Amino acid sequence: MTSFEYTSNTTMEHLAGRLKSARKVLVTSHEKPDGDAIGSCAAVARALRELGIENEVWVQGAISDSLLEFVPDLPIREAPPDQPSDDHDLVVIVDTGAWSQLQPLESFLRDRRDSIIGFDHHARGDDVASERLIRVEAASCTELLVSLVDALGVSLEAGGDDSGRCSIAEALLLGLATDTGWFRFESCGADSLRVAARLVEAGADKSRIFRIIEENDRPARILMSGRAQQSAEFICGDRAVLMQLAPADFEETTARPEELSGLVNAPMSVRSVEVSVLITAVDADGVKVSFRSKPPLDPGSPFIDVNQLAAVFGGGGHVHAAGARIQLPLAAAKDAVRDALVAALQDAGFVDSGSTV
Ligand SMILES: [Mn+2]
Repeated sequence: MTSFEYTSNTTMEHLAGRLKSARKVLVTSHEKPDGDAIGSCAAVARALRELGIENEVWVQGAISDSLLEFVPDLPIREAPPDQPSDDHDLVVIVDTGAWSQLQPLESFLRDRRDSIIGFDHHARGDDVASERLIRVEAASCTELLVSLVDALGVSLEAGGDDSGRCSIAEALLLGLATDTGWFRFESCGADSLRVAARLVEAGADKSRIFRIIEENDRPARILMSGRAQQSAEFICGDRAVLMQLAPADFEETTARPEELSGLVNAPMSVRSVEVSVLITAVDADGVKVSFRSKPPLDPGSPFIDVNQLAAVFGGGGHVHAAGARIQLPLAAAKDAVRDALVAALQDAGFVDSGSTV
């Protein structure tokens, strides 16, 4: 068996030609669609509509209300329990090419490899689409779809209206802005910024995208943020900070666990802090722990690998963002995490070994 390589096996012009000659197109993306998945689906669907080609967007897993604000018009369908009808002659998969992210539609897609095309910017994927364009240098899938819209001969300015429905340019900027953490991540270089400039020139309103995506919290979140910060315990010469949220905090603020993402990042604004930890009580005898660390200040400077730190507790993630679950009550879990933090800071040379908290 030859090993499969997840790389481009065709050109943008060829894929544009396949789209133009399609009769009815199904557009889909990964489960739990994010801004890039929805932006990519919306851009392809809007470009097809401009060309008068019938299409349907299928998504898998809930879409956030804020993302839905950009696409109030899209006939979004969710699988399961429904499956697409048999009358599509082309399927477009955007922002993924991995079976693990396409499970609700897997049996439908398995039967149709030859009529599936893919556009992606991830380094790994499977043999889902017979023809695919993969550009790992692209900071978002929408960044590479700008070339598809060009190849289709559709204007980036098309597709929007006064009801809030986003234009093609805005859908593309939505994906680029969210996948790059608002142009901060390393993935976002000069090419991505040039694409962003083109999208803004084509009328994409970055302030509107920012407000809808990033300024969309309920009051409960800011109350929980305050409680977490109030609990902050700075240790090891302020190199690390531990925060906690107890069951009472949830009861008193009505916050839900899913609206707390990112709270762990707040103490990163403190100059001395290398690693921030938020311990959230899930129930009486279990907690969820989120770890964040800063990249080294200079190449060669020490840093904390929180993937390793989380692994101490059976968790994992990335070098600078990781998580774990610990089956201990809050206070005991906090003691265990504090000990592991001190050891990690000593190993990295941030504090003298033998020094205490
Ligand atoms: Mn993406």
